[in-house]
Amino acid sequence: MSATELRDAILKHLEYSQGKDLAHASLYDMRMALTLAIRDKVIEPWFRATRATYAAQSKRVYYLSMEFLIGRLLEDAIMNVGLTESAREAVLGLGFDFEAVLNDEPDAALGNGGLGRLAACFLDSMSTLGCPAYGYGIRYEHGLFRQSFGPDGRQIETAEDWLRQSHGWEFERPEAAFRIGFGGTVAESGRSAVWTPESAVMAKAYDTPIVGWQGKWANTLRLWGAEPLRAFDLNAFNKGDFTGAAAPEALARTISRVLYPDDTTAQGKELRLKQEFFFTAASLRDILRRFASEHSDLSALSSRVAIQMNDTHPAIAGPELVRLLHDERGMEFDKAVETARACLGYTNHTLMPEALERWPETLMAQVLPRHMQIIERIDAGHARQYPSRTVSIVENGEVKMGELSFIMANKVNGVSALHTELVKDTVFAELHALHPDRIVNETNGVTPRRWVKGANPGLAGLITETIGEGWEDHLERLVELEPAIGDQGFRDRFAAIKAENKVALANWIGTEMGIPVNPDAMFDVQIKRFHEYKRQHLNILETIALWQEIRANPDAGWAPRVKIFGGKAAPGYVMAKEIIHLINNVARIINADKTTRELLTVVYPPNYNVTMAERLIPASDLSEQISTAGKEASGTGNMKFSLNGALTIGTLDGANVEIRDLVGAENFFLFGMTADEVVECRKTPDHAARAIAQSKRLKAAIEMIESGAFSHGDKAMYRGVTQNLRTHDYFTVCADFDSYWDAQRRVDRAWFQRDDWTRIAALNTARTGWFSSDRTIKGYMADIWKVAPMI
Ligand code: F58
Repeated sequence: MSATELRDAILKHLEYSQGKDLAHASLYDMRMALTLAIRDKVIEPWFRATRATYAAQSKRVYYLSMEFLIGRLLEDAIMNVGLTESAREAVLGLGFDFEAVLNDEPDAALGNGGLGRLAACFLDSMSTLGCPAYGYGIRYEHGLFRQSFGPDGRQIETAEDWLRQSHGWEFERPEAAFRIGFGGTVAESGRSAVWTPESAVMAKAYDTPIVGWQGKWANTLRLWGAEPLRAFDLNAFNKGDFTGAAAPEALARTISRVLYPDDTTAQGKELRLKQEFFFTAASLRDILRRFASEHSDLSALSSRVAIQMNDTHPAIAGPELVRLLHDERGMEFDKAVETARACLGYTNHTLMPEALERWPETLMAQVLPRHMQIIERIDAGHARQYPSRTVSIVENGEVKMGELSFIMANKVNGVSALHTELVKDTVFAELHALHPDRIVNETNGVTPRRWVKGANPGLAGLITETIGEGWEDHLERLVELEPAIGDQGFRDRFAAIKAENKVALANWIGTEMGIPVNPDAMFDVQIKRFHEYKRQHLNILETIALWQEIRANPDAGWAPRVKIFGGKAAPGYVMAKEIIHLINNVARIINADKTTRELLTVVYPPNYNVTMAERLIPASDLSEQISTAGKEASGTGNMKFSLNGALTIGTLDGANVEIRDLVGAENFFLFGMTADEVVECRKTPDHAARAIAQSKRLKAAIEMIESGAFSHGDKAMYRGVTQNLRTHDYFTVCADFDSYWDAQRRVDRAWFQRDDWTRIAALNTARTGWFSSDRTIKGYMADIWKVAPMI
């Protein structure tokens, strides 16, 4: 499609879809018209893929995920259909700034962090590989909250509203709607049971086509919105009860209102369970409907259907599928369990006990009475089959969704090599012993289309110039860059691209935050959700210690640094919010110090999201991956940084281990205890106090916080953080501090060997092509789904 043709298509949509002529078109109109023109280009591969899948009666993958953190879609789609240049020219020709049009699109933030972003990268890779697949999730009216900082530096959350403007990518499917019930009673009827729900909502489908690289294939992301069975109560309305008339609608819509509502209250918890059942049940019905349109023999289900449960959030898929097969379709119970298991896979993303879902048995029985019975029967069946077992799904009045998922899946996977071994040795040790072939590893990956080509066009250009075209969907080819890294010319180009990205980021920070940053300084970046195990407080403690040393010894040859933080804390996570508050106030004090101004700046732009990551990562020199070993399942940001030529300072945790293996130990700033050592360390009750006593820098940094230096003299302001460090310190910040400090000084020294730094940065890019999510998806297809690619 030429620029002129695209221009005409845009004008047509401006007129007939937006109802505007060019003279009166707003930025929004132009963005929508461009979106619709590009969407038209996606329809053809979308139909073709759907028809090919039906014609071949292929097995399909169904990726069930509570979260899809897709970010913006327009730029990515334009790139995938190969129209970037035409679009730029067309939009420019119509008198609009292309970047401004792209920037007008809101981020679809239907996820919290890594888990949701992984699902989005997987959609991209499944389409790129021609893996027939559907993503199934919830069409949240409000995605992840918007973050701002109050004048005092505290996190403030406000509702996000990406759907305030119409969502140009989706197609509403009123015909694809299912009634989803909750509560009620169960009546025995012969060998099965009849569940009569007490209440119900409609799940209505909204489809977004997801086009792969070069537009060869497109899959569907089907998101469910909740609606009332009947629109509203006309009788109540006619009697003047306007609020009461709208009540059923409001109640129903609550289910798809917000992403992960606060579950610290009983109502919140119940809503979350309803959300999980809502989207899982609707998806399963849709899957069985599609299967029935092609086949009649349900015992062949697993040869046509692979359902992946992204974490335990869709774990109710096990019992629900059993119910649909047994209660509703008459399949014998044990066979229904076998059939369901043959279809289901389960991905585990965390070992942290508090993050492994458990539901009170009473709540489960109240919201899903029939499912509770089925869960007990599955549990009993497993116990009969493995009489020696001590684990069970229902224990101490709770339903353990991890155990349920494990028992109902034919494959269970971890998300990095280390994590998978820990899954085997810790959370699922006993189940692993009973089912030794069930756990497999599929190390995470990221899509190079969005995270290299889209986010870092300069680097992408250099790669293409050096190794030719075609690396975008064969990222392992990046190793071909290695010989070029020996050339001074290549290294200069590589360094120049990084420098350009840094200038762009520095300008953005200047405009957005009013903080001047020196683009020649090292950009040292930690962006991710705020959590104690991710240890943003280790980073800020080191920052305080560094500031102190620079002040005491300004001419010691410090590497100038800009410390950049980004990330949100869960609204109810008090400690994480205190760390955010502390970072903002440390930034306020340090940035005001004229004596250290040139050497140290701390910036923390609010509302970190996918779009901000796309801006920060290509401009980063140092990637902070400093979690307590054994706690970060994989990480995916770590991969994005390496691919974009940042060096990593990190622990032996998650996929850091594999990154280090690939880039070479000499090119990675390793510090801290191993996972085993952390476990050992915790056995010494005063490990934190000892570490503080031994480290004058750490001691001084903590004391400085306690002195009120960052809280207008208020000594108690950050007691939550400091007292925790002094006493409990479960995440071993203190025990790792000195090692981290030393690693940071190695970073300083390396920074001054600028050409060598660039060499290592380029090696990071060249050696991390393995982290393409295409490789990950090929692994799932071969090991778990047993699905062949269609292109
Ligand atoms: C993340 N989990 C892991 N959970 O922490 C990270 O190591 C891994 O790389 C990533 O999954 C992908 O495998 C994660 O992001 C969540 O966001 C939870 C979702 C449900 C609510 C609580 C947070």
